[in-house]
Amino acid sequence: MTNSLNDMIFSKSIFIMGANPAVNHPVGFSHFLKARENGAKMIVVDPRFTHTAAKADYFAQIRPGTDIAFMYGMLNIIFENGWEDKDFIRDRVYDMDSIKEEAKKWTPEVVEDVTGVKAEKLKEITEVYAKNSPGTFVWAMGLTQHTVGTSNTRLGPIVQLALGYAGKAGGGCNILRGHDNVQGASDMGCLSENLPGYYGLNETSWRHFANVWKVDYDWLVSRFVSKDMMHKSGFTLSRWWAGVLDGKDGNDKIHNANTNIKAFIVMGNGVTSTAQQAKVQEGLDNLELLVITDPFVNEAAVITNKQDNIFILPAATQFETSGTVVATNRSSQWRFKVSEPLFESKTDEYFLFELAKRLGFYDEYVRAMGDGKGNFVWPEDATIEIARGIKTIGYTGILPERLKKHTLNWDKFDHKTLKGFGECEGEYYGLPWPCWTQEHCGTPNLYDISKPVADGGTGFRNNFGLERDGVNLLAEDGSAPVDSYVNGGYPQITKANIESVLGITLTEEEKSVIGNSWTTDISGIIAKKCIEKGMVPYGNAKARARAWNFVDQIPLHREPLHSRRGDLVHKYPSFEDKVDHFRVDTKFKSVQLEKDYSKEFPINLITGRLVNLNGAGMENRASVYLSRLSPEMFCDINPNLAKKYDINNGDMIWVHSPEGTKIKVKARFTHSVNEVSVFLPFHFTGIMQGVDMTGNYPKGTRPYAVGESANTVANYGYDIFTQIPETKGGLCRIEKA
Ligand SMILES: Nc1nc2c(c(=O)[nH]1)N[C@H]1C(S)=C(S)[C@@H](COP(=O)(O)OP(=O)(O)OC[C@H]3O[C@@H](n4cnc5c(=O)[nH]c(N)nc54)[C@H](O)[C@@H]3O)O[C@H]1N2
Ligand SMILES: Nc1nc2c(c(=O)[nH]1)N[C@H]1C(S)=C(S)[C@@H](COP(=O)(O)OP(=O)(O)OC[C@H]3O[C@@H](n4cnc5c(=O)[nH]c(N)nc54)[C@H](O)[C@@H]3O)O[C@H]1N2
Ligand SMILES: [Mo]
Repeated sequence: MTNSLNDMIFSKSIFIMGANPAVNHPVGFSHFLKARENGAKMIVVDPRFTHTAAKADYFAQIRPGTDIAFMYGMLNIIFENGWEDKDFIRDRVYDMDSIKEEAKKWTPEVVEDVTGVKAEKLKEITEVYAKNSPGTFVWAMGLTQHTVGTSNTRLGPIVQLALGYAGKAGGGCNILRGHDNVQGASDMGCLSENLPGYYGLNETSWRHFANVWKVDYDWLVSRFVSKDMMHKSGFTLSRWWAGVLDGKDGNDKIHNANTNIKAFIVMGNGVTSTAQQAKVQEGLDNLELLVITDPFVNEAAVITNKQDNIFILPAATQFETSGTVVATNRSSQWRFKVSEPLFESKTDEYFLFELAKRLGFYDEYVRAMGDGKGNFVWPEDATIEIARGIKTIGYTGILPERLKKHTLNWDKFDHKTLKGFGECEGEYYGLPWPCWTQEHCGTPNLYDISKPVADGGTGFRNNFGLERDGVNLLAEDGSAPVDSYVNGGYPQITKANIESVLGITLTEEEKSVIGNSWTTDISGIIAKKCIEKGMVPYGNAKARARAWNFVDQIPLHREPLHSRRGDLVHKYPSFEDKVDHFRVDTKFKSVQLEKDYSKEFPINLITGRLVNLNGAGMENRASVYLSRLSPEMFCDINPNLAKKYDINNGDMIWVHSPEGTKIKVKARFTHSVNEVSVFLPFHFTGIMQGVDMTGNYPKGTRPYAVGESANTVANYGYDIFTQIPETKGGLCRIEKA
C-alpha cells in the first residue's frame, strides 16, 4: 500500500476493483465512507453486486478475469481526451508510450465485448475518475487470484501514473491486505523466493545475512545440498502437495534436489484454504510426517486419510505473546501480551527455538541477539536484529522503544496525516517503512516528492540501471523530493558513488566501516548521509510502465485458463507452460487450449469471503454465534439461472469442476450474482466430495459448522509470476442433487 486508509480522506475519487471492504475490512471501510461523505466519488468494479457496491456511486459488473481489458479501456479514453498528467509522465515514468499503443486497441466497444461492461458505463466511470483528482486505486484478491494476477497489479499503478495520482495525498494504490500482520510476514521472508526484506536469493544477499546473523557464510552454504539449491526459490503454499506427489499419476513434475517432500510443518496457515483440495488431500495422505502448530484443530489433520504420524501442537494465540506487527500501510505496531499462554499451549517462537535445538543449529539461530551467547530479551532483541539487517525497505529506525511509545500514545497522532504531536512530534504513526535511520519519521505516502526526505518524501527507486537502450531511467531534472541536494534523478547510493553523488568527503574511519551498497550497509552511514542531503538511499528514478524482466513487458489481457468466452481464448491466449515454476512444472496454454470448456461448464465460478468467517474458517466455525450466521456451506445463485436447472431456493445442488471434482452445497437465491455466475464462500471444510470426514476431529473439537470446501472445485490455474491460484477465475457446471 503506497498510502494509508487514513489518507483516503484526501481522495476526491475512490476506484475499487476486486475488493469488497464493506465485508472484508469493515473497520477500514469507515475511512471509505468518511471520504465519501467528504464528497469523494466511489466506483466499484466487481463481478458481483457486493455490499461495497451498494455504497458506491458507480458500479460496473465485470466478467471475471477481464480487468486488464477494463483498465486499458480506461487508459484509451484517458489518452483520447488528453486527461493524462503529461508532466508527471515526462518526469517520472519510463515508456508510457508502449502502454498508450496497447490502449489504442481497447476501444470502449472492444472492452464491452470482452468485459461485458457497456461502453457508456466505462466512459462514465473513466471520466468521473479522471476528473475527480486525486483518486486512489484500491484492490485486493479480486485482482490477484488470476493467472494474470501480477499483470493486474502492474496495470493498476500504471493507471495511477498516467493520471499523475501516484505519490500524492489522496492518491496512490491502497491495496488491502489480508491478515493483521500479512505485510509483516512477507517483509520477514515468509515467501519462498526471497530472504527477509525481499533480498533476492543470490550470493550477495546470503553474504549480507551471514553478516547480520553473525554466522559464517560457508556454514550457511553447508546447510544446503548445493549452491544451486541455495539460490533457488522454494515450493509455495499453493503447490506444496505437488512436491509430495512428485509427478506421479499425471501430476506436474517437480525439480527438487532429486527428492520429494516427506515431512510438512504447518505454522499458522489454513492448508484447507488453498485451491485443488482433492490434491491437497492426496498430498497429506502421502506424507510421512505432518506437524501442525495451531491454537485450533487445523483441519488439514481432519481431511486426510492418513492414520499415523500426525501431530497437532497447541500454539498460543497472539494475545499470549508480544512483538511487532506491520499493518497494510507499512506502519508497525507494538503488541503487548495480554495474558500468559493458557493451559499447555506454547508460543510460536518456543516451537521454532525447540526445532532449531533439535536440528542442531540453535546457537547460530540466536547468535545475533543479545550477547550472542544465548542471553537475549525476546522479542525486543529480534526487532533490533531486523532493524540492523533490513535496509531494502528501510527497517533501520523501527525499534522497540519507538514503537512502544507510539502504541501507548495513540491520542498523539493526527488521524488524517498520521503525524504525531506532543511527545510523538515529528514522527508518523507506526513509523511506516521506509524509516531510514534511528531518528527518521517514517514514510506515510510512498513516492511523494512534495516533502523533504527527512519528512517522509521519496521518489521512485532506481533498481534497473541508469538507462535502457539509450533512454534515461532516472527522474528528469527538477523532479526530486523537496530540498534535495540533487534536484533531479540520481542513482542508488553505493560506497563507490556516495562521495561524487552527494558531494561529500568521507573520513577514513567511515570508509573503513561503510558497506558496499545502501542495501548492505549495516553501518548506516549511507542512509545517514543521504538524509542529511535530502536524498533517498535507493536513488531517484522513473517508474517503469514497461518492465523488460517480465514475461509480458507491458501487462496484456489473457483469458483465464477456463473461460466462458471460448471464442476469445485464441485471440487472447494464456502463457506458454512454465517449467520449474517454484520447483514444479505449471500448465497454462496446454490446459487452456485442451478444449472449449464453456460448452460443458457454462457458469463462472466466483469464490470469496463472508463477514462472519475468516480464511480456512475453523477459528470462527468454532464459535457458536458466528456459525449461526452461516450454519452450512452454500452457493449464491441467481434465481433465473436456478430456474433453468429446476433448482429452488434451499435445494441441495452439485457443483462440478473441469478437473472432475464435485461438491454438494445448498442453493441460496440472490441477485448479487448475474445469470451466468455463481459464488462460493471458501471458509468451510470437513466434507470432501460428499464424504463426511468429521469423525476425524479429536473428541470435543468438531466445529459448529462444517461443509464442503469451495476449493475442491476451484479450477487449476496459477499466476505466471507469484503462483497464486486462479481462485477468482474458473468455470463450473451445476445440477440438482
Ligand atoms: N470477514 C473476513 N474478512 C477478511 C477475510 C476473511 O476471510 N473474512 N480474509 C482477509 C484476507 S486473508 C484477505 S486477503 C482479504 C481479502 O479481501 P477481498 O479481496 O475484498 O476478498 P474477496 O471476497 O475474496 O474478493 C473481493 C472481491 O473480488 C471479486 N472478484 C472476483 N473475481 C474478480 C475479477 O475477476 N475481477 C474483479 N474486479 N473482481 C473480482 C469478488 O466478487 C469479491 O467481491 O480479506 C481479509 N478480511
Ligand atoms: N477459493 C478461494 N480460496 C482462497 C481465497 C479466496 O479468495 N478464494 N483466499 C486466499 C487467501 S488471500 C488467504 S490469506 C487464504 C486464507 O489463509 P489461511 O492461512 O487459511 O487463513 P486462516 O484461516 O486465518 O488460517 C490461519 C491458521 O492459523 C491459526 N492461527 C491463528 N493465530 C495463530 C498463532 O498465533 N500461531 C499459530 N501457529 N497459528 C495461529 C488459525 O487457527 C488458522 O488455523 O485463503 C486463500 N484461499
Ligand atoms: Mo489473504
